[in-house]
Amino acid sequence: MLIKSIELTEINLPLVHFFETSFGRTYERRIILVRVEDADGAEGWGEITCGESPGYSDEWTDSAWVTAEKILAPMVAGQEVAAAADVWGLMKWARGHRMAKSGIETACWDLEAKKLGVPLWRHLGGVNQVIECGVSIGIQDTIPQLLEKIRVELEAGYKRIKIKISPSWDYDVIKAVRAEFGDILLMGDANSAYTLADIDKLKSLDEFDLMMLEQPLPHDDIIDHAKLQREITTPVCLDEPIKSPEDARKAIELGSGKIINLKNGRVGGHTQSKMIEQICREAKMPVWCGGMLESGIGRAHNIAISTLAGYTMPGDVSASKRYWHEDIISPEVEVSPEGTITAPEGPGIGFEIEIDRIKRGSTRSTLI
Ligand code: OSB
Ligand code: MG
Repeated sequence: MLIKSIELTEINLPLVHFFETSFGRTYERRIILVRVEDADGAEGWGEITCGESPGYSDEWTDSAWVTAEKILAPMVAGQEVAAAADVWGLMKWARGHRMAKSGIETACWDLEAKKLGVPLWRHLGGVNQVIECGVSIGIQDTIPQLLEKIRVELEAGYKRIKIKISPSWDYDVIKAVRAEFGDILLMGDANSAYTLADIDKLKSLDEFDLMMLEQPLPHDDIIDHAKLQREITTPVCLDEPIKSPEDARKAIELGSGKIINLKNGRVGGHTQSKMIEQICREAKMPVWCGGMLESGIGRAHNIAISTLAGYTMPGDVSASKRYWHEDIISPEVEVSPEGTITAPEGPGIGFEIEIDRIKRGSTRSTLI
């Protein structure tokens, strides 16, 4: 496969509802889309999933743009690759910047699956065409507002509810959710808002029987998480610090947590996700697919990778309409009343790209 060119396009997409985490609020996404084209004119699409500011990761829209344009895309454009799985290796020399790499790498996987005429999820080695979905609900202004949001999602059929927590939005909030909804599958995601000094507070959350507590401690830590996991009964789920297969192996060895939230962007694309999925599956460590408020393109890639055998828990992959008035793919991602998504049968990501909508929302583009 000769990767002839790589086109980057930034689009602005306003969220249906703001999304608040312990590091801030997002009202509107600035998303970089990647279109790769081969010598026959076939195309593949990917998405760079970083945020608009370096709050979750050190990558953000403007840094990813310049890195993809000046460094990464030139490493791939014009190259002949035997397989999409080899694209990671072309960019390996550059350290970090995994979300930018993932946008390019996943686009090449879509291209390859389209050329083979097979659905991406099968091409990745997926086995479960029907995946289970959860939702991630941001910090709200009031507890009644949160309860209302949870009610809507449960009625829509979602299998588990994740709420964002922080030191000013934790114990009383979770208590109110349990009081209202009983023993639903519930978890909290702190996005690194605590330190080991907060251990008593974190221990107190054990009484709520949460499915897991995601990333309570600093974003780059796997040592203190191991100490914490020994002190609490709630399973710790790691998100931010697991950027590579090696990170996953070390976290498993240290006992830093019992579950991994695996995000394509954070780890650098499908090939890296597949490696981590295998390591975790062999170690009997459950993984699930996280989200980064993706447009339909990143969402479609998340659906495909979620079909692998090791993704044994409901992910944060949910319906387009929870995020967008109008998604940039057709059909939009829909969730069944049973809270599942069925990976599509069409070739590649299996959704049509709405190019006119992308052009309408585009603020810049460049061809490498
Ligand atoms: O920590 O999982 C996270 C969104 C942006 C950045 C980090 C996270 C999230 C989410 C939202 O939890 C998941 C989604 O609905 O896409
Ligand atoms: Mg998280």
